[in-house]
Amino acid sequence: MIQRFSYSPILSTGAVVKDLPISDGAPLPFTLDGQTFTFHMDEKTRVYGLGETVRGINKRGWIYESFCTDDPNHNEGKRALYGAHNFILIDGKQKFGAFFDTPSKITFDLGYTDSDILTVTPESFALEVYIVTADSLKAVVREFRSLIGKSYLPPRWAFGYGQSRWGYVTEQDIRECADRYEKAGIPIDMIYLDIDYMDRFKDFSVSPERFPNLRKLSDDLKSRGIRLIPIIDAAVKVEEGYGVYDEGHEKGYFCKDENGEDFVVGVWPGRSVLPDFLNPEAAKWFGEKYKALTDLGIEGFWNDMNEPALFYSEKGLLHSFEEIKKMDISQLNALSFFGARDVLARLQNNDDDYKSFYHNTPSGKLRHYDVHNLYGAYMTKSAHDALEELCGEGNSLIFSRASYIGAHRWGGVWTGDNASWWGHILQSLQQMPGLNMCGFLFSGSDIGGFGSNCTRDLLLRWMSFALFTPLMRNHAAAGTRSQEAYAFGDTEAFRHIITLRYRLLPYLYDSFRYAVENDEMYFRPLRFDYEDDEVAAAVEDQLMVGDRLMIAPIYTQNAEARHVYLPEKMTQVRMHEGDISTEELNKGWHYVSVPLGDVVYFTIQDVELAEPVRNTSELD
Ligand code: MIG
Repeated sequence: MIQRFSYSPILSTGAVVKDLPISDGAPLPFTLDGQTFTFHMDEKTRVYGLGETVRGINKRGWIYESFCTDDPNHNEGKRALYGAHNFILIDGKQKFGAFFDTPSKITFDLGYTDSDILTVTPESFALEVYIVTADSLKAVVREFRSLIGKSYLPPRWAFGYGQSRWGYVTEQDIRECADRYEKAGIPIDMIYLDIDYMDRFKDFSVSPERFPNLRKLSDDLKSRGIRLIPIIDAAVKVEEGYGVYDEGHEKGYFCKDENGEDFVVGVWPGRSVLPDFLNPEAAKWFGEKYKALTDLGIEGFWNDMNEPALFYSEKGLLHSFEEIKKMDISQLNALSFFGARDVLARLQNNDDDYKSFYHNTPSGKLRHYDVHNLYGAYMTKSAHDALEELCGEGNSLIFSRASYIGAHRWGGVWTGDNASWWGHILQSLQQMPGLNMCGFLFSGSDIGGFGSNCTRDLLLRWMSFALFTPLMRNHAAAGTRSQEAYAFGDTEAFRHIITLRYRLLPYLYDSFRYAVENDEMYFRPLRFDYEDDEVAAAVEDQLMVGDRLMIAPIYTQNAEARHVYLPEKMTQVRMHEGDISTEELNKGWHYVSVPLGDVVYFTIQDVELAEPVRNTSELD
């Protein structure tokens, strides 16, 4: 059952697809005091949900803030990452889900300030609250998902393996990547293009010097079964004579300042403006621009910087320079020195900037800050709607960095700028079920880590987990050490792991489709499948994948084995140097040896493996 409570919403966020009547007089499971919703938890209550956030699968104990943020330092102290996924699932004496549908900032204190008290406080009281009840955790999620609509289903080739790197700057770099994968006999379906393929970071342009013939490059690679997946950034370079800018400017499709002038920000292309994705006409117009690339044979994209990330605004920069001018260097002391440093540091993703520009929405002119969390979602919708037309229904791939619930119908998400740290393998595993609850099924992390330098053992362990994630992409930041599957000398171990991904792909893809069609989760905490098992409830580093499989990856440096909990009798499947062996194990704890390069997973019923292939074009 779903009940709807409405508190002066300023627009429809688009998250919900069911038209429910407002529940007059129904009791809220929260007490409402001012703008704060409060729920008392007993000792055993667990709290799931919140999508892409830090820390455990059970989120109790920390405080989270939904405010889409470009922050590349994902550590446990953070309250917000790139997504705003305002669904929590309370698992106590009462079991229910609560979705706080609001386009701006909202804080979830899940037993942080007071360990027994859960509070939810939207910054502005423009919201609708949906309370979802059902008789099991899985059923609550199913019911919630029926409220927000079917998840995005990408084409099957998008489930292949992809290689990315911010730092492939020429066509030659891309060809070399494809050749080295082929030479090593490692399957691959996609190579990604980061911002360097563009002409001076202009969306929908291609550098004539570095990628003189993208059509030919795309065709050559596609004949080998490899697709090129370029990036598109949210902001558009201000440059007269650049069609995208000229048209958008003339038609009034960019976000405006309080005086109705285009609001100018600084990001990769320098002076830039922000397409107004909350204006359906502007969104449609931007989406049509993808044609410049689909005309060259491109069928997939990743959308970046759409929180939106702002390095600075012109307004903020002017203000900072004035502050700095006022400073007397001879008078600097430690405190004023740090103050001076922060004058510039504060420019990035500054709330004052988010409060200084406006959208032209179907509900009228709205300040960006008040609808901030919708920006990335509506960029995804813009691309999705256009690509369905340009490439045909279900034939294209789109995923985004920023998101809000609702965008799960239009595309996937990747989890942004993680690092080559062991802790981020576990972080990524723990993000998956939360994302799935909120409808985001097509997701994955940057394998090997984005920032920092990767090592061979880290990459092997990361891949051994990520071969189960729908989006399987190795990606790294500019300036970091190479981390392709061929970058560490010996390629055999990588070949075996990635080959296993393809051998499992029919099961993984079918499980994914099933989850889409039935509003199920593809990844589930053990708790969700074994509600009567108190031991399973506390397992935070294993996941159910589809109906028949469980994973328990290694995520610590130097570990050669780990404890695995089996909530029922299962078959342990081991891949060792490409060979598969099995062993029956009883319910309970096991200490399982997993030497580097082996992959071990567990099945409840037989999961058939396909024959090895070079890429998805060779699968039946
Ligand atoms: O400010 O395009 O998360 O995947 O490689 C950094 C360069 C911009 C952030 C994305 C990352 C991408 C990078 N981008």
